[in-house]
Amino acid sequence: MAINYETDTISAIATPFGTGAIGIIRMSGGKSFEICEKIFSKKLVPMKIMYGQIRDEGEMIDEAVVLPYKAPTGYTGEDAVEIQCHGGINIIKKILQLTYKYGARPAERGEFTKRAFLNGKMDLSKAEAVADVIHAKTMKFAVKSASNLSGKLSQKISEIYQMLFDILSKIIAAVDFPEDVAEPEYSYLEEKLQAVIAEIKKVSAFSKSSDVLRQGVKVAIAGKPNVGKSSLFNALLNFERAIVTDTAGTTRDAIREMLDIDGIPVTIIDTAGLRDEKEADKIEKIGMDFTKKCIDESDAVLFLFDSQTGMTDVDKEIFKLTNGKPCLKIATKFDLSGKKFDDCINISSATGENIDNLKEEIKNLVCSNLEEETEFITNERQQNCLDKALMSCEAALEGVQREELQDLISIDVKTALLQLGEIRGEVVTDDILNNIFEHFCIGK
Ligand SMILES: Nc1nc2c(ncn2[C@@H]2O[C@H](COP(=O)(O)OP(=O)(O)OP(=O)(O)O)[C@@H](O)[C@H]2O)c(=O)[nH]1
Ligand SMILES: [Mg+2]
Repeated sequence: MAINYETDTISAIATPFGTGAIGIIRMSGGKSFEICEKIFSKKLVPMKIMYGQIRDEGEMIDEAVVLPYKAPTGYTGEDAVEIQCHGGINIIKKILQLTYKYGARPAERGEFTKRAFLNGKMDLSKAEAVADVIHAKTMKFAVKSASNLSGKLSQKISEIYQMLFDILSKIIAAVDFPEDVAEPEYSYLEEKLQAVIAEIKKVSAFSKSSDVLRQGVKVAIAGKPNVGKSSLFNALLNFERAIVTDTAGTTRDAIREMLDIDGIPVTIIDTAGLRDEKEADKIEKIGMDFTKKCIDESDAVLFLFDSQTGMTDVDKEIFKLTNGKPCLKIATKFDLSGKKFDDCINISSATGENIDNLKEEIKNLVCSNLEEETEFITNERQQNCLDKALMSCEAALEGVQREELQDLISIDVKTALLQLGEIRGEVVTDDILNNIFEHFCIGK
Protein backbone atom coordinates (compact mmCIF):
# COMPACT_ATOMS: atom_id res chain seq x y z
CA MET A 1 0.00 0.00 0.00
CA ALA A 2 1.44 3.37 -0.99
CA ILE A 3 2.16 5.79 1.84
CA ASN A 4 0.25 9.03 1.75
CA TYR A 5 2.06 11.36 4.10
CA GLU A 6 -0.76 13.80 4.42
CA THR A 7 -3.93 11.75 4.62
CA ASP A 8 -3.06 8.35 6.10
CA THR A 9 -4.23 7.64 9.59
CA ILE A 10 -1.09 7.03 11.63
CA SER A 11 -0.65 5.15 14.87
CA ALA A 12 2.16 4.66 17.39
CA ILE A 13 2.97 3.96 21.01
CA ALA A 14 3.47 7.34 22.69
CA THR A 15 4.88 6.12 26.02
CA PRO A 16 8.40 4.69 26.55
CA PHE A 17 8.97 1.07 25.57
CA GLY A 18 8.79 -1.05 28.72
CA THR A 19 6.49 -1.76 31.62
CA GLY A 20 4.67 1.12 33.27
CA ALA A 21 1.40 1.95 34.99
CA ILE A 22 -0.18 3.26 31.80
CA GLY A 23 0.62 2.85 28.12
CA ILE A 24 -0.65 5.26 25.49
CA ILE A 25 -1.36 4.50 21.85
CA ARG A 26 -1.86 7.57 19.77
CA MET A 27 -3.69 7.69 16.45
CA SER A 28 -4.16 10.67 14.13
CA GLY A 29 -5.90 11.13 10.78
CA GLY A 30 -9.33 11.03 9.21
CA LYS A 31 -10.05 7.39 10.07
CA SER A 32 -9.02 7.56 13.75
CA PHE A 33 -12.59 7.46 15.11
CA GLU A 34 -13.70 4.73 12.70
CA ILE A 35 -10.71 2.52 13.54
CA CYS A 36 -11.01 3.09 17.28
CA GLU A 37 -14.73 2.25 17.24
CA LYS A 38 -13.91 -1.13 15.64
CA ILE A 39 -11.90 -2.10 18.72
CA PHE A 40 -13.55 -0.06 21.51
CA SER A 41 -16.78 -1.00 23.24
CA LYS A 42 -18.36 2.46 22.95
CA LYS A 43 -19.18 4.98 20.26
CA LEU A 44 -16.82 7.93 20.56
CA VAL A 45 -18.08 11.33 21.58
CA PRO A 46 -15.61 14.07 20.57
CA MET A 47 -13.73 15.67 23.45
CA LYS A 48 -15.27 13.33 26.01
CA ILE A 49 -13.02 11.11 28.12
CA MET A 50 -14.47 7.60 27.73
CA TYR A 51 -13.93 4.43 29.69
CA GLY A 52 -14.58 1.05 28.08
CA GLN A 53 -13.09 -2.18 26.75
CA ILE A 54 -10.68 -2.82 23.92
CA ARG A 55 -11.81 -5.88 22.01
CA ASP A 56 -10.52 -7.93 19.12
CA GLU A 57 -13.48 -9.47 17.32
CA GLY A 58 -15.36 -9.77 20.60
CA GLU A 59 -12.44 -10.99 22.70
CA MET A 60 -11.62 -8.62 25.57
CA ILE A 61 -8.03 -7.37 25.40
CA ASP A 62 -7.93 -4.67 28.08
CA GLU A 63 -9.88 -1.95 29.80
CA ALA A 64 -8.96 1.48 28.56
CA VAL A 65 -9.63 5.19 28.71
CA VAL A 66 -10.03 6.82 25.31
CA LEU A 67 -9.63 10.53 24.52
CA PRO A 68 -11.19 11.45 21.15
CA TYR A 69 -10.11 14.79 19.60
CA LYS A 70 -12.05 16.29 16.72
CA ALA A 71 -10.14 18.48 14.22
CA PRO A 72 -8.86 21.13 14.72
CA THR A 73 -8.46 20.56 18.46
CA GLY A 74 -5.72 18.30 19.80
CA TYR A 75 -2.01 18.13 19.15
CA THR A 76 -2.01 17.39 15.42
CA GLY A 77 -5.02 19.47 14.46
CA GLU A 78 -6.73 16.45 12.83
CA ASP A 79 -9.18 13.87 14.14
CA ALA A 80 -7.15 11.93 16.68
CA VAL A 81 -7.57 9.39 19.44
CA GLU A 82 -5.44 8.54 22.46
CA ILE A 83 -5.97 5.14 23.98
CA GLN A 84 -4.71 4.77 27.54
CA CYS A 85 -4.43 1.13 28.50
CA HIS A 86 -2.61 -0.85 31.18
CA GLY A 87 1.13 -0.46 30.88
CA GLY A 88 2.21 -4.03 29.99
CA ILE A 89 4.23 -3.93 26.79
CA ASN A 90 2.42 -6.91 25.25
CA ILE A 91 -0.98 -5.29 25.76
CA ILE A 92 0.24 -2.03 24.27
CA LYS A 93 1.71 -3.82 21.26
CA LYS A 94 -1.48 -5.83 20.77
CA ILE A 95 -3.65 -2.69 20.71
CA LEU A 96 -1.20 -1.03 18.33
CA GLN A 97 -1.45 -4.08 16.02
CA LEU A 98 -5.25 -3.81 16.15
CA THR A 99 -5.12 -0.19 14.96
CA TYR A 100 -2.97 -1.38 12.04
CA LYS A 101 -5.38 -4.24 11.34
CA TYR A 102 -8.24 -1.79 10.87
CA GLY A 103 -6.44 0.65 8.63
CA ALA A 104 -3.86 2.77 10.45
CA ARG A 105 -0.23 2.67 9.39
CA PRO A 106 2.83 2.94 11.66
CA ALA A 107 3.76 6.57 12.27
CA GLU A 108 7.23 7.69 11.28
CA ARG A 109 9.57 9.61 13.54
CA GLY A 110 8.10 12.97 14.51
CA GLU A 111 5.13 12.50 12.20
CA PHE A 112 2.57 13.68 14.76
CA THR A 113 4.51 16.91 15.33
CA LYS A 114 5.11 17.31 11.59
CA ARG A 115 1.35 17.17 11.06
CA ALA A 116 0.86 19.69 13.88
CA PHE A 117 3.23 22.01 11.99
CA LEU A 118 1.62 21.38 8.58
CA ASN A 119 -1.84 21.98 10.07
CA GLY A 120 -0.73 25.31 11.52
CA LYS A 121 -0.89 24.17 15.17
CA MET A 122 2.66 25.37 15.78
CA ASP A 123 5.41 27.08 13.82
CA LEU A 124 8.66 25.32 13.01
CA SER A 125 10.69 26.82 15.85
CA LYS A 126 8.11 25.49 18.33
CA ALA A 127 8.12 22.05 16.67
CA GLU A 128 11.90 21.97 17.02
CA ALA A 129 11.54 22.93 20.68
CA VAL A 130 9.43 19.77 21.18
CA ALA A 131 12.45 17.64 20.24
CA ASP A 132 14.72 19.71 22.48
CA VAL A 133 12.41 19.28 25.47
CA ILE A 134 12.22 15.51 24.93
CA HIS A 135 15.95 15.02 24.44
CA ALA A 136 17.18 17.56 27.00
CA LYS A 137 20.08 16.13 28.98
CA THR A 138 19.62 18.51 31.88
CA MET A 139 16.69 20.14 33.63
CA LYS A 140 18.00 23.60 32.77
CA PHE A 141 17.97 22.88 29.04
CA ALA A 142 14.51 21.30 29.29
CA VAL A 143 13.17 24.45 30.95
CA LYS A 144 14.90 26.73 28.42
CA SER A 145 13.53 24.71 25.51
CA ALA A 146 10.08 24.80 27.03
CA SER A 147 10.21 28.60 26.76
CA ASN A 148 10.64 28.16 22.99
CA LEU A 149 7.71 25.77 23.05
CA SER A 150 5.61 28.59 24.39
CA GLY A 151 6.89 30.76 21.56
CA LYS A 152 9.74 32.83 23.01
CA LEU A 153 12.07 32.52 20.02
CA SER A 154 9.26 32.62 17.52
CA GLN A 155 7.90 35.82 19.07
CA LYS A 156 11.31 37.48 18.96
CA ILE A 157 11.78 36.47 15.32
CA SER A 158 8.31 37.87 14.51
CA GLU A 159 9.28 41.20 16.07
CA ILE A 160 12.46 41.41 14.00
CA TYR A 161 10.52 40.30 10.92
CA GLN A 162 8.00 43.11 11.48
CA MET A 163 10.77 45.72 11.84
CA LEU A 164 12.27 44.63 8.52
CA PHE A 165 8.89 44.40 6.88
CA ASP A 166 8.16 48.03 7.81
CA ILE A 167 11.43 49.09 6.16
CA LEU A 168 10.59 47.12 3.03
CA SER A 169 7.04 48.53 2.85
CA LYS A 170 8.32 52.10 2.97
CA ILE A 171 10.83 51.45 0.18
CA ILE A 172 8.37 49.57 -2.01
CA ALA A 173 5.63 52.18 -1.59
CA ALA A 174 7.96 54.89 -2.87
CA VAL A 175 9.25 52.70 -5.71
CA ASP A 176 5.73 51.75 -6.83
CA PHE A 177 4.10 55.16 -6.34
CA PRO A 178 6.90 57.69 -6.84
CA GLU A 179 4.48 60.54 -7.39
CA ASP A 180 2.46 60.00 -4.22
CA VAL A 181 4.94 58.58 -1.72
CA ALA A 182 8.31 60.09 -0.81
CA GLU A 183 11.39 57.88 -0.60
CA PRO A 184 12.38 57.17 3.01
CA GLU A 185 15.45 59.18 4.06
CA TYR A 186 18.72 57.24 3.92
CA SER A 187 19.42 58.28 7.51
CA TYR A 188 16.07 56.78 8.54
CA LEU A 189 16.88 53.49 6.74
CA GLU A 190 20.32 53.40 8.32
CA GLU A 191 18.93 53.81 11.81
CA LYS A 192 16.22 51.17 11.30
CA LEU A 193 18.57 48.62 9.71
CA GLN A 194 21.09 49.10 12.51
CA ALA A 195 18.33 48.38 15.02
CA VAL A 196 17.42 45.16 13.15
CA ILE A 197 21.07 44.09 13.00
CA ALA A 198 21.44 44.68 16.74
CA GLU A 199 18.38 42.52 17.45
CA ILE A 200 19.58 39.65 15.22
CA LYS A 201 22.98 39.78 16.94
CA LYS A 202 21.27 39.67 20.32
CA VAL A 203 19.58 36.37 19.45
CA SER A 204 22.70 34.96 17.74
CA ALA A 205 24.82 35.72 20.79
CA PHE A 206 23.34 32.69 22.49
CA SER A 207 24.22 30.17 19.78
CA LYS A 208 27.37 28.90 21.50
CA SER A 209 25.69 28.52 24.87
CA SER A 210 22.67 26.88 23.19
CA ASP A 211 25.00 24.29 21.64
CA VAL A 212 26.77 23.69 24.94
CA LEU A 213 23.48 23.25 26.79
CA ARG A 214 22.00 21.01 24.09
CA GLN A 215 24.94 18.77 23.24
CA GLY A 216 27.11 19.11 26.31
CA VAL A 217 30.91 19.00 26.40
CA LYS A 218 33.56 16.35 26.95
CA VAL A 219 36.23 16.90 29.55
CA ALA A 220 39.12 14.42 29.94
CA ILE A 221 41.10 13.96 33.14
CA ALA A 222 44.77 13.37 32.31
CA GLY A 223 47.97 12.92 34.28
CA LYS A 224 50.57 10.48 35.54
CA PRO A 225 49.57 7.17 37.11
CA ASN A 226 48.53 7.49 40.77
CA VAL A 227 48.19 11.22 40.60
CA GLY A 228 44.56 10.94 41.73
CA LYS A 229 42.55 11.01 38.48
CA SER A 230 40.02 8.36 39.43
CA SER A 231 39.72 9.82 42.92
CA LEU A 232 38.84 13.20 41.39
CA PHE A 233 36.46 11.51 38.93
CA ASN A 234 34.60 9.91 41.85
CA ALA A 235 34.65 13.13 43.88
CA LEU A 236 33.11 15.06 40.99
CA LEU A 237 30.42 12.44 40.50
CA ASN A 238 29.87 12.04 44.22
CA PHE A 239 29.91 8.24 44.07
CA GLU A 240 32.51 5.49 43.76
CA ARG A 241 32.36 4.96 40.01
CA ALA A 242 36.01 4.13 39.24
CA ILE A 243 38.37 1.79 41.08
CA VAL A 244 40.97 3.62 43.16
CA THR A 245 44.10 1.90 44.50
CA ASP A 246 47.64 2.94 45.34
CA THR A 247 48.94 0.73 42.53
CA ALA A 248 50.10 2.79 39.57
CA GLY A 249 48.19 1.79 36.44
CA THR A 250 44.88 0.97 38.11
CA THR A 251 42.71 2.54 35.40
CA ARG A 252 43.14 0.94 32.00
CA ASP A 253 39.95 1.75 30.14
CA ALA A 254 38.50 5.21 29.65
CA ILE A 255 35.39 5.58 31.82
CA ARG A 256 32.74 8.15 30.94
CA GLU A 257 29.98 9.60 33.07
CA MET A 258 27.75 12.59 32.60
CA LEU A 259 27.69 15.30 35.21
CA ASP A 260 25.17 18.14 35.30
CA ILE A 261 27.19 21.24 36.14
CA ASP A 262 24.69 24.01 36.57
CA GLY A 263 22.68 22.83 33.59
CA ILE A 264 25.61 21.96 31.34
CA PRO A 265 25.83 18.25 30.50
CA VAL A 266 29.53 17.59 31.02
CA THR A 267 30.83 14.14 30.12
CA ILE A 268 33.84 13.53 32.34
CA ILE A 269 36.32 10.96 31.06
CA ASP A 270 38.63 9.20 33.51
CA THR A 271 41.66 7.87 31.65
CA ALA A 272 44.60 5.55 32.14
CA GLY A 273 47.63 7.28 33.69
CA LEU A 274 50.20 8.37 31.14
CA ARG A 275 53.79 7.28 31.73
CA ASP A 276 56.85 6.12 29.87
CA GLU A 277 55.65 3.40 27.52
CA LYS A 278 58.65 1.18 28.37
CA GLU A 279 57.39 0.93 31.94
CA ALA A 280 53.82 0.09 31.00
CA ASP A 281 52.57 -3.45 30.44
CA LYS A 282 50.76 -4.37 27.25
CA ILE A 283 47.20 -3.57 28.45
CA GLU A 284 48.28 -0.31 30.00
CA LYS A 285 49.94 0.75 26.75
CA ILE A 286 46.67 0.29 24.91
CA GLY A 287 45.01 2.32 27.67
CA MET A 288 47.52 5.12 27.20
CA ASP A 289 46.95 5.25 23.43
CA PHE A 290 43.32 5.49 24.26
CA THR A 291 43.98 8.35 26.66
CA LYS A 292 45.75 10.33 23.94
CA LYS A 293 42.69 9.84 21.73
CA CYS A 294 40.41 10.92 24.60
CA ILE A 295 42.38 14.12 25.02
CA ASP A 296 42.14 14.76 21.28
CA GLU A 297 38.40 14.24 21.14
CA SER A 298 37.56 16.24 24.27
CA ASP A 299 36.64 19.89 24.42
CA ALA A 300 38.74 20.56 27.50
CA VAL A 301 41.25 18.79 29.74
CA LEU A 302 41.79 18.61 33.47
CA PHE A 303 45.53 18.14 33.82
CA LEU A 304 46.56 16.71 37.18
CA PHE A 305 49.92 16.63 38.98
CA ASP A 306 50.74 15.55 42.52
CA SER A 307 51.29 18.47 44.91
CA GLN A 308 53.73 16.30 46.89
CA THR A 309 56.22 16.24 44.01
CA GLY A 310 55.24 19.39 42.12
CA MET A 311 55.46 19.46 38.31
CA THR A 312 58.11 16.90 37.32
CA ASP A 313 59.66 16.54 33.86
CA VAL A 314 57.28 13.68 33.14
CA ASP A 315 54.31 15.90 34.11
CA LYS A 316 55.60 18.60 31.76
CA GLU A 317 55.73 16.06 28.91
CA ILE A 318 52.18 14.98 29.61
CA PHE A 319 51.01 18.58 29.82
CA LYS A 320 52.32 19.12 26.28
CA LEU A 321 49.80 16.53 25.06
CA THR A 322 46.97 18.88 25.97
CA ASN A 323 48.16 20.75 22.93
CA GLY A 324 46.64 24.14 23.49
CA LYS A 325 43.20 22.74 24.40
CA PRO A 326 41.28 24.64 27.07
CA CYS A 327 42.89 23.19 30.16
CA LEU A 328 42.84 23.52 33.94
CA LYS A 329 46.02 22.74 35.86
CA ILE A 330 45.18 20.91 39.05
CA ALA A 331 47.48 20.11 41.96
CA THR A 332 46.15 17.04 43.80
CA LYS A 333 46.36 15.65 47.34
CA PHE A 334 46.54 18.98 49.10
CA ASP A 335 45.67 17.23 52.39
CA LEU A 336 48.95 15.28 52.20
CA SER A 337 51.34 18.02 51.05
CA GLY A 338 49.81 21.18 52.51
CA LYS A 339 51.41 22.93 49.50
CA LYS A 340 49.54 25.37 47.27
CA PHE A 341 50.63 26.13 43.71
CA ASP A 342 50.01 29.41 41.90
CA ASP A 343 47.87 29.37 38.74
CA CYS A 344 46.58 25.96 39.71
CA ILE A 345 43.49 24.69 41.43
CA ASN A 346 44.69 23.04 44.63
CA ILE A 347 42.38 20.17 45.47
CA SER A 348 42.00 17.21 47.75
CA SER A 349 39.65 14.50 46.59
CA ALA A 350 40.01 12.92 50.04
CA THR A 351 38.62 15.92 51.95
CA GLY A 352 36.60 17.47 49.10
CA GLU A 353 38.65 20.67 49.28
CA ASN A 354 38.02 22.94 46.27
CA ILE A 355 35.96 20.37 44.38
CA ASP A 356 33.00 22.78 44.13
CA ASN A 357 35.32 25.55 42.93
CA LEU A 358 36.68 23.18 40.35
CA LYS A 359 33.16 22.57 39.01
CA GLU A 360 32.68 26.31 38.69
CA GLU A 361 36.01 26.59 36.84
CA ILE A 362 35.03 23.76 34.48
CA LYS A 363 31.85 25.65 33.68
CA ASN A 364 33.78 28.86 32.95
CA LEU A 365 36.29 26.95 30.86
CA VAL A 366 33.75 25.33 28.53
CA CYS A 367 31.46 28.30 28.13
CA SER A 368 32.64 31.57 29.51
CA ASN A 369 29.49 33.56 28.74
CA LEU A 370 27.02 31.02 30.03
CA GLU A 371 26.70 32.96 33.25
CA GLU A 372 24.74 35.66 31.56
CA GLU A 373 21.53 33.73 31.37
CA THR A 374 21.06 32.13 27.98
CA GLU A 375 17.99 34.01 26.84
CA PHE A 376 17.26 32.39 23.50
CA ILE A 377 17.86 28.75 22.64
CA THR A 378 18.64 28.30 18.96
CA ASN A 379 19.75 25.29 16.93
CA GLU A 380 22.12 24.97 14.00
CA ARG A 381 19.42 25.41 11.36
CA GLN A 382 17.99 28.49 13.02
CA GLN A 383 21.48 29.90 13.55
CA ASN A 384 22.24 29.39 9.88
CA CYS A 385 19.12 31.36 8.91
CA LEU A 386 20.03 34.12 11.39
CA ASP A 387 23.57 34.32 9.95
CA LYS A 388 22.24 34.65 6.41
CA ALA A 389 19.63 37.20 7.46
CA LEU A 390 22.37 39.19 9.18
CA MET A 391 24.57 39.12 6.06
CA SER A 392 21.70 40.41 3.92
CA CYS A 393 20.88 43.17 6.41
CA GLU A 394 24.53 44.22 6.49
CA ALA A 395 24.61 44.28 2.69
CA ALA A 396 21.45 46.44 2.73
CA LEU A 397 23.04 48.75 5.30
CA GLU A 398 26.14 49.17 3.14
CA GLY A 399 23.88 50.01 0.19
CA VAL A 400 22.12 52.62 2.32
CA GLN A 401 25.43 54.11 3.42
CA ARG A 402 26.51 54.35 -0.24
CA GLU A 403 23.08 55.86 -1.03
CA GLU A 404 22.39 53.26 -3.69
CA LEU A 405 19.08 53.05 -5.52
CA GLN A 406 16.48 51.97 -2.97
CA ASP A 407 15.04 49.48 -5.41
CA LEU A 408 18.37 47.61 -5.22
CA ILE A 409 18.53 47.85 -1.44
CA SER A 410 15.08 46.28 -1.22
CA ILE A 411 16.46 43.04 -2.73
CA ASP A 412 18.71 42.44 0.30
CA VAL A 413 15.92 43.35 2.69
CA LYS A 414 13.63 40.82 0.97
CA THR A 415 16.30 38.11 1.20
CA ALA A 416 16.70 38.78 4.93
CA LEU A 417 12.93 38.50 5.37
CA LEU A 418 12.91 35.13 3.60
CA GLN A 419 15.64 33.86 5.90
CA LEU A 420 13.78 34.97 9.01
CA GLY A 421 10.59 33.40 7.65
CA GLU A 422 12.45 30.12 7.28
CA ILE A 423 13.08 30.02 11.04
CA ARG A 424 9.34 29.97 11.64
CA GLY A 425 8.85 27.56 8.76
CA GLU A 426 7.05 29.86 6.36
CA VAL A 427 9.21 28.77 3.46
CA VAL A 428 10.83 25.41 3.95
CA THR A 429 11.62 22.57 1.61
CA ASP A 430 10.67 18.93 2.21
CA ASP A 431 14.35 18.13 2.77
CA ILE A 432 14.58 20.59 5.64
CA LEU A 433 11.37 19.23 7.18
CA ASN A 434 12.49 15.62 6.87
CA ASN A 435 15.83 16.47 8.42
CA ILE A 436 14.13 18.09 11.41
CA PHE A 437 11.54 15.43 12.09
CA GLU A 438 13.74 12.40 11.61
CA HIS A 439 15.47 13.36 14.86
CA PHE A 440 12.23 12.91 16.79
CA CYS A 441 11.12 9.67 18.38
CA ILE A 442 8.29 7.56 17.02
CA GLY A 443 5.01 8.57 18.64
CA LYS A 444 5.86 12.27 18.89
N1 LIG B 1 45.22 11.49 50.88
C1 LIG B 1 44.84 11.53 49.62
N2 LIG B 1 45.01 10.49 48.84
C2 LIG B 1 44.61 10.56 47.54
C3 LIG B 1 43.98 11.72 47.01
N3 LIG B 1 43.68 11.51 45.73
C4 LIG B 1 44.09 10.25 45.46
N4 LIG B 1 44.65 9.69 46.52
C5 LIG B 1 45.25 8.34 46.63
O1 LIG B 1 46.21 8.18 45.61
C6 LIG B 1 46.20 6.84 45.11
C7 LIG B 1 45.97 6.85 43.59
O2 LIG B 1 44.69 7.40 43.33
P1 LIG B 1 43.89 7.13 41.98
O3 LIG B 1 42.72 8.02 42.02
O4 LIG B 1 43.66 5.68 41.78
O5 LIG B 1 44.96 7.66 40.94
P2 LIG B 1 44.90 7.57 39.34
O6 LIG B 1 45.53 8.81 38.83
O7 LIG B 1 43.53 7.27 38.90
O8 LIG B 1 45.85 6.34 39.05
P3 LIG B 1 45.89 5.40 37.73
O9 LIG B 1 44.50 4.92 37.45
O10 LIG B 1 46.77 4.29 38.16
O11 LIG B 1 46.48 6.18 36.63
C8 LIG B 1 45.09 6.12 45.87
O12 LIG B 1 45.68 5.40 46.93
C9 LIG B 1 44.23 7.26 46.39
O13 LIG B 1 43.56 6.93 47.59
C10 LIG B 1 43.79 12.84 47.91
O14 LIG B 1 43.27 13.90 47.56
N5 LIG B 1 44.26 12.71 49.18
MG1 LIG C 1 42.72 5.77 37.81
